[in-house]
Amino acid sequence: MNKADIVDVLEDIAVLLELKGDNPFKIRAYSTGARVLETMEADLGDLIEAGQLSAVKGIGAALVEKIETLHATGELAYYTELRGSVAPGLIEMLEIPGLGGKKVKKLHDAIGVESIDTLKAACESGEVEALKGFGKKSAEKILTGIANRAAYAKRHHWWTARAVALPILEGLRGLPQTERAEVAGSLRRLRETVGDLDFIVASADPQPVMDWFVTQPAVAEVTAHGATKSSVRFEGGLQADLRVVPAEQFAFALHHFTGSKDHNVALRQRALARGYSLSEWGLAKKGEEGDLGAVPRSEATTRPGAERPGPNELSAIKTEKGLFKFLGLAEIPPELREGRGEIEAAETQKLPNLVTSADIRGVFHNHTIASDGRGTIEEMAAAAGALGWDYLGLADHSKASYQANGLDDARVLRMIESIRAFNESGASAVHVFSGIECDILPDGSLDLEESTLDALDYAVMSVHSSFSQSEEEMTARVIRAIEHPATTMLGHPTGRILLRREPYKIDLSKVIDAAIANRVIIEINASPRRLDMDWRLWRRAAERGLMCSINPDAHSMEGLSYFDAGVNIARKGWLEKEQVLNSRDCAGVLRWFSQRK
Ligand code: DGT
Ligand code: CA
Ligand code: CA
Ligand code: ZN
Repeated sequence: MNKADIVDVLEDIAVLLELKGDNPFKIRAYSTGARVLETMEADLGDLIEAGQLSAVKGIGAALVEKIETLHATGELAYYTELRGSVAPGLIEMLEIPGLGGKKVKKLHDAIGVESIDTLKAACESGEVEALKGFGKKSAEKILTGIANRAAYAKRHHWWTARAVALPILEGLRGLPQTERAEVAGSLRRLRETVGDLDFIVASADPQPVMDWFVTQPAVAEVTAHGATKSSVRFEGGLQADLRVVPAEQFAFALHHFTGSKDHNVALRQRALARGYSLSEWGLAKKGEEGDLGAVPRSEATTRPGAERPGPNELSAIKTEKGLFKFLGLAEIPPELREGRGEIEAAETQKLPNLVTSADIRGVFHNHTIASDGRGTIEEMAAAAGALGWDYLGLADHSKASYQANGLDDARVLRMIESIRAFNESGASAVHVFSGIECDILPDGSLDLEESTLDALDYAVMSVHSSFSQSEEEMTARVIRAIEHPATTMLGHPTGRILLRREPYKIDLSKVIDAAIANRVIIEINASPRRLDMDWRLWRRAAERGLMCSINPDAHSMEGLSYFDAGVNIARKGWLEKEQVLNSRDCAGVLRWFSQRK
């Protein structure tokens, strides 16, 4: 078992012990151990081999053996028994935001709550708010949490969904019966979360394709197994549909199941206005056979009809591009198919020239071991070099984020020195910019001295506390930070965690206005769990002059690769290369920074 998974187990143990009301010192030993392990620089395998794990400060004797067992075998009897000794309903309750082990225990002991359903009833009957330490607000918060949990449970992060989809897609493409295969739906449209996967295969021999699909090892349940359509549920809960169509229908099926529904409706209207009905099966001349859906292709080609498109005209449509062209449109990239003006733009040749991953020359907003990251300056720069970048911006937390080991002024100044020395050593072709992710304090003031901020190349300002301020307070707080001359970028502007935590209340249109007026960049936080600021807001904001930076918020070398998820969101937001700071070269970036100062 790798380190990150062991950290999760230790954290789980701490929560379970809390739930059982175990000794607080014991509980702390596990949570401390998890934190120490998580931020430890040395390689865990090396340490264990050298028998040095017990020498690490913060990892107590009781933990050493358990970590070693987990590392060697991936299992731990103690953990399995502990989990088994707690009612599953209680473990489920831990998934509700704001409910930890202690609170769940209290709810269980005081009013006998044993499952999410009984908890919901107890909140509604007023039992929970009457409990000491809970109150009306927390009862309401729990109810919201339960409602969100039900909605969230149905969707998955795009990043996770892609990881499930890719091997299946590869497998489908590798089958001898497959002519073409794609994954359509929200995954192809690069939505931030995905409800289910939609595979489309072109084949004249569907049965073996179906049989292969439903027998994959990752499939946990087969919910339908038909002649041309099957549905499965993978481990982890993600569901998938597979449709097999004849090759001549492929472009139409792919387009239809890519969606979105709004886009399809608009495109169908356009087809109708031109005298055709468009469906997943094909195009048919309106008012004749084949109009409502299935195009009897053979008939369509033999029947006479003055206005009917000639056989060559329709059968020549083999790609989505051909379909769009037939309707007088430029090819619309899937990520723009959201029914937000893409058809009008495609008609007038005004589709954007979307930014691509290859345009990215470096990234800002990344953490190192100085705060809560896992890599050193050297390691992070080497990883950036491996991605082909010219530069890397390091922006560790500031001191108000104490849980992330944020830097105080003195440590920031030392970090600047280390980065300067690193750049001057000539050891790396990647230039490192010294930045900070500075906390915006509840009143909108900044967490570091002016002189410290001035010594940095750039500063990302972020909210990490007092999330429950009113919309007015939060908006004023963030705008005050934007107006500060040391501010280069605003980090994750709504604080949302997809499928887990709602955005805090904030008037983003005012924030965007302030950012434009003050030449402050807003980031697309590319962490697949954030993707904040939301794609829906970018097109208009960028047209009005807002500059974007695609920031992976990496906490490790691997985390840098999240920039791709951010590029997706930039593309969904209609952004072009010029609107993204980190498509500029080093000199271009420096020019922006200096103009802002
Ligand atoms: P998801 O799965 O909730 O993340 O979102 P999608 O967009 O993948 O939706 P899904 O899987 O229900 O359907 C895939 C596509 O099929 C959808 O984007 C558009 C098309 N589609 C499905 N149902 C309808 C419908 O009732 N009308 C139209 N026009 N298109 C539909
Ligand atoms: Ca879908
Ligand atoms: Ca579907
Ligand atoms: Zn942050």
